[in-house]
Amino acid sequence: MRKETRISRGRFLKVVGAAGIASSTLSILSGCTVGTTPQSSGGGGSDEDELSLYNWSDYVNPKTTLPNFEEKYGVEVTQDFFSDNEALLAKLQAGGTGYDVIVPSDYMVSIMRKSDIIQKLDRSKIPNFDNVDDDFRGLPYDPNNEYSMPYQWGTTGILYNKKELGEIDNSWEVMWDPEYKGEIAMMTDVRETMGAALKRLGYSLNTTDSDRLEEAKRLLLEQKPLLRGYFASFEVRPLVQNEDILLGHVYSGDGFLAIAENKDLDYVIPKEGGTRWTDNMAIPVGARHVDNAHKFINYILSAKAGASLTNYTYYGSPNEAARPMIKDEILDDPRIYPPPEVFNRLEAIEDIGEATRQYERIFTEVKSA
Ligand code: SPD
Repeated sequence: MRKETRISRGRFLKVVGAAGIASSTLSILSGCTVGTTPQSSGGGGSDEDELSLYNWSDYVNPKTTLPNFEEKYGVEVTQDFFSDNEALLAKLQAGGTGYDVIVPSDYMVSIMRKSDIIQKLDRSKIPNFDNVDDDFRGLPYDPNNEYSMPYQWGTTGILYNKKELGEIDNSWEVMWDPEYKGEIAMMTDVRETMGAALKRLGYSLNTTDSDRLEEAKRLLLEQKPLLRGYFASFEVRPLVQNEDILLGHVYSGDGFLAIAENKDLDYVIPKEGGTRWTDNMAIPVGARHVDNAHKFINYILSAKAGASLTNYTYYGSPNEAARPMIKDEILDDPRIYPPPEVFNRLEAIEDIGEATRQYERIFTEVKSA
């Protein structure tokens, strides 16, 4: 069933359907540059009937999330995609995007608040905030949920070919194993890949210590000759899924989408720890359809929409009210909802202020070495 909506590597179904009228166009994504300027449907609907969503790929249930919203509110949704938080930030900083709802992760909400990129929400229009689990309210990047509402959460780990490798030791070390030269892919996501190296060294992935960051750089330089390359997570997935490579660094849901298609794969969270992240909905300053953006955020926080999202994406839901409708096989899967002893080894990526530049400089130097 998933195959019908999932197109070959690098291509995604772009959902553009007026209320009750399903139509679709292909958005062709190449390399790591993801996202285009939102287009109007030209279908005669008034400007007020539109919503432009800038999202991660594979992050809606194609059968329900956008079609049900469009039908319920008579609003046409256009969805474009970005590959990581830094690409999202760059796009918004360039200005004039016309996006109404964006989906930044935790630390990026903090950066966007400080840079006046996102606007305050009108909480009176989001009564479904009541459905949000206490664990996902008032997180440090937005302590009063003035600017953001949680969308989904997940982990980052290793998708691997179990048929070829057997059960692997769940350690980042496998991503540095010379035996798998050319069979490994890491993410282009700076905080995730620097984070993997820092965790392998036993450090916090939010460290601002220059010596530790230089050690991480040396480790990444040591790994580079072993890599097939650096890719966005959505590009790593098909490489492992189609058995082009054996090991890929992925966001958990991308791992489970691959496993759903290829039962010879598995996903592990390394024992040294890694990231757990929360993605959030926010409205950029300059959004053209602020009212529709609030409607969309409130709709996603409904129990039904929240459950339907997780039942497709395999990411955790911050929506307490959605829980009874989430499949047991997802709620009971320790790879998706890790037990406390695993969860407690994970860290959320934080806004580390000025040190962000150091991470970016180092990662750029590694990639261009
Ligand atoms: N396929 C959806 C991916 C969403 C990933 N968000 C991850 C943020 C990690 N820092």
